[in-house]
Amino acid sequence: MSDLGHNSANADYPGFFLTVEGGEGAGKTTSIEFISTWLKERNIDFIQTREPGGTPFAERIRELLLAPGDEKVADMTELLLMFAARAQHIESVIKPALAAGKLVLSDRFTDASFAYQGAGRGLSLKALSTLESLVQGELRPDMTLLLDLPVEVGMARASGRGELDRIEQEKTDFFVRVRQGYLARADDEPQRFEIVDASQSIENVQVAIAEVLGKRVNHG
Ligand code: T5A
Repeated sequence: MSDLGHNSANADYPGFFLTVEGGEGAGKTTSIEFISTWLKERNIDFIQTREPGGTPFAERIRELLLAPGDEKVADMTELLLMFAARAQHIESVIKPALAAGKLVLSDRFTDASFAYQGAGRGLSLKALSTLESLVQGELRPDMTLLLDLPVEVGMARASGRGELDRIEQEKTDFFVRVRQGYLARADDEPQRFEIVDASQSIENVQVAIAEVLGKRVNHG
């Protein structure tokens, strides 16, 4: 496959690592379907995956993480399980696909840990950076699409989906911190992030996504 425009820091992995992030109800699922069609139309070889999860074992960790239950899950337990699932996902799925020159489209990655466990739960960002290096080495996304929208709008959309998982049951101020956490990450790494205003209509969000993909992913 020809060069998709990957980051030279991921020198061992010639594919392109594209992650999609956002708070609750930001429309990640809807946008990922759109991105997947965009890639297919351009004959770009890609895999679609998600976090937490993406392998059978990591999906079992996901179930543990999201199931509501009576026992309070300690913040550090939540963080370490996110990274345990990620370690499995990276070794079994992400690295092999990138090494084969494929584009990896992941619904969430480590920015979610910085936003939810860091900004949301208040865990140390330094500890998070240490885990990031330990688990990922040099591997970082080539591009991160952040679907940003006011928390009330996202929560209103998400509330139409039925039963809430353990993390979705958090209060509004938690999600306000999550949003701020994502925006702070984007501010720190403007070369990696593309922020799209996800409060627009689905059609307008898709126009904006197509524009950034056209700019960032080599497809000709
Ligand atoms: N998590 C994850 C961490 O805490 N740390 C980590 O390190 C990681 C990796 C699971 C949870 O895990 C946490 C974060 C999460 O709480 P998830 O499965 O990605 O992560 O969970 P959700 O955020 O709940 O993702 P969803 O896929 O369920 O929601 P989406 O994709 O954001 O929303 P979507 O596309 O389903 O849209 C919601 C509704 O809005 C409508 C859609 O039709 C749908 O009904 N919609 C729009 N309506 C109007 N205008 C638009 N532009 C719209 N776009 C979508």
